[in-house]
Amino acid sequence: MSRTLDRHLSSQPNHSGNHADIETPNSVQLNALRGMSYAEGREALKPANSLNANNVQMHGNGTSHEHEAREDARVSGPIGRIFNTILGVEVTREDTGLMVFDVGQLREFLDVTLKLSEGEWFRGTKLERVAEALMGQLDTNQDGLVGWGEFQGFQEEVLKNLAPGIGNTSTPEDVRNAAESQYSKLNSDTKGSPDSVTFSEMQDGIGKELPVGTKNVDIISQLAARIAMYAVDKDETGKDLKKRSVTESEWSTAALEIHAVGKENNP
Ligand SMILES: [Ca+2]
Ligand SMILES: [Ca+2]
Repeated sequence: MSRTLDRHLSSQPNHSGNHADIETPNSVQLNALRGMSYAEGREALKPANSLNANNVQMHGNGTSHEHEAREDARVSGPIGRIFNTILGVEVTREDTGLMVFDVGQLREFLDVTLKLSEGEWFRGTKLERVAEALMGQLDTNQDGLVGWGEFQGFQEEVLKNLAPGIGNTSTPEDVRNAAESQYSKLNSDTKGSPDSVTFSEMQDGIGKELPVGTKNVDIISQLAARIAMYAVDKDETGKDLKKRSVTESEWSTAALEIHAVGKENNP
């Protein structure tokens, strides 16, 4: 997630709506967070959005959303719950494979659910930049909407943080080994209990993996850590994400679930 997001935060959509070449990341470093006018203009033209079921959008028949949905796709696992949360529907639903969300719904998720900007230097329009950047990463066919098919890329990025090196051909045993190894690496024992990986251990670990010279390491690693904590932690759901921690069992279970759902959706 982190590297890809950095590339997107580091590039920007041009005025025709296409994204700048993501292979030249430093062309406009983090304009997404800096007060550029593109997002503001876009935002001004866009109707307000909020996380409620009335905003749920569906793919129509015969449209060109082939990368976004498969009719038989089952939405499940930790990333399926995130997808449903962004849509604003019951998290346990498995029949939302044809639904899509837009950047407004994504921003609501970052703001309200992940509380990304709480107590931070960035708020309001800055948060909008992060949502735009993440949307740019997710919306591979650039139609302004993200469906379960496109969300598979996100699933892979989260899995990379939990169990590096794992792909669709990996066995559950491979996933468990990679997850346990990554967990031990992040569990520095210097913060919190030796039996858990805290939010800051998670964020530090993700930040260290970012390429040298990455700008805005704090926000990128914090976003990735908030997403990972939200996806993985199951027993402290009433608490602030930054105060939660993850046991090895929670970590491995989430990695195995995410891997299994990824395999099911990309057979
Ligand atoms: Ca799309
Ligand atoms: Ca926990």
